[in-house]
Amino acid sequence: MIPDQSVLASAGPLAARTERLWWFSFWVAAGVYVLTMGFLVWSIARARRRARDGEPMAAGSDQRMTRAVSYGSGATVVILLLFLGFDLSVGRTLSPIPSKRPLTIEVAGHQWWWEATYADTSAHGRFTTANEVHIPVGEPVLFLLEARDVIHSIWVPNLAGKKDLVPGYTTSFWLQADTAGVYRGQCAEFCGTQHAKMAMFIVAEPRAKFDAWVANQREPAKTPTDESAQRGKEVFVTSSCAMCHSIEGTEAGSKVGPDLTHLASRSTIAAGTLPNTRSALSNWIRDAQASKPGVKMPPTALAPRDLAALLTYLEGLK
Ligand code: HEC
Ligand SMILES: [Cu+2]
Repeated sequence: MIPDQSVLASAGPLAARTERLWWFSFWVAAGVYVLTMGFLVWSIARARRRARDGEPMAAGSDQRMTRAVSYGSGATVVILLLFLGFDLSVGRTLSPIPSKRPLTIEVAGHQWWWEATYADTSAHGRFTTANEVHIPVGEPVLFLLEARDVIHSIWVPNLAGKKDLVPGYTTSFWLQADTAGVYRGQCAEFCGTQHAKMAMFIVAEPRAKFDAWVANQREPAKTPTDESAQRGKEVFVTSSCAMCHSIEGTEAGSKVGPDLTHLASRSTIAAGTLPNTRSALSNWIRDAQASKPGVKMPPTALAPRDLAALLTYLEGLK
C-alpha cells in the first residue's frame, strides 16, 4: 500500500523538475570526481616513474603547473555558476501556481496529525478531514498551511519539496500529481517525541472519483439505524470523546482532535500509525498512549459492551 517515498520517483511536474536538477548535479559532480581522481592517479604514476628513472623536471614546468591550476579554478567557477543558474531557474518555475482558481486545501499541523479543510465559497461546501488528503489527478492544488502548536513541515517527496508550517503565520505551496496513486508524506521538521509518527497520505485519483469522494465527505454522518451503533453514538457524545472530536450531524463539535465524521473512509488512524481496523481502533481508544506515547488523547476505560457499541458506530462512519 505504501509506495516508494522518494524524490527520485517523481509523479508530478514539480517533483520532476527537482528530480532533473538532482540528476544534473549528480552527473556533473560524478564527472568532476572521475576527472580529478584520474589526474591524481596519472600524476602520481608519472612522478614515480621520474623518480625511478632519475629524470629531472622539464624546463618551464612551474609555469605549466600555474596554468593548469588556473584552468582548474576557472572550470570550478563555471560549474558552480551553472549549478546556481539551474537551481534558480528551477526555483522560479516552482513558485507560481499555474491556475487562477485552484482547488484550495487548508492544512493545519498539530502534534502529531494533519487537519485538512477543503475551502469553498459556501459554508456548506467546506468540510474537514484528517491525515488523508484526496486530490484530482493532473490539476494543481493550492495548500494554505498553518501550525496550531509548534513548527511542522509538509513533505510528500514524490510530488513536491518541503514547506514549513509556522504558528501564527500562513504559508502556502502547491503540488500536482500526474499519476493516480497514494503518495506517502510526512512531517519533516522535528515537532516532539511522536514526530516520526506524523504521516500524511495524498490520494490522487481521476476527477470523477475525486468528486464522488468530495460529495460523500460533505455529507454529515448518517444516523445509525441498528441498535448497537445507536448505543455507540450515545457513548460517543456522552463520554469524553465529544470534548475533543467532531462528528458532523451530532452534538460533538470540538476541534482538539481529528474530525471523525467519515473516519471509516480512511485507511489508517493516528496519522499513519495504525491500520483502520476494529482491533487497532479498540486498542487506540482504550490506550492511545501505548501506540503514541505523549499523544493528547487520554486512555478511556469503557464497559466492554459500551466499547463494542462505540466501535460499531465508528466503523459505520463511511
Ligand atoms: C483530550 C482530547 C481527546 C479525547 C478526550 C479523545 N481524543 Fe481521540 N484524539 C485526540 C487527538 C489529539 C488525536 C490525534 C492523535 C494523533 O494522531 O497524534 C485523536 C485521535 C483519535 C482517533 C484517530 C483519528 C484519525 O483519523 O487518525 C480516533 C478514532 C479517536 N481519537 C477516537 C476517540 C474516541 C472514540 C474518544 C472517546 C473515547 C476520544 N478519541 C477521546 C484527542 C482526544
Ligand atoms: Cu510535525
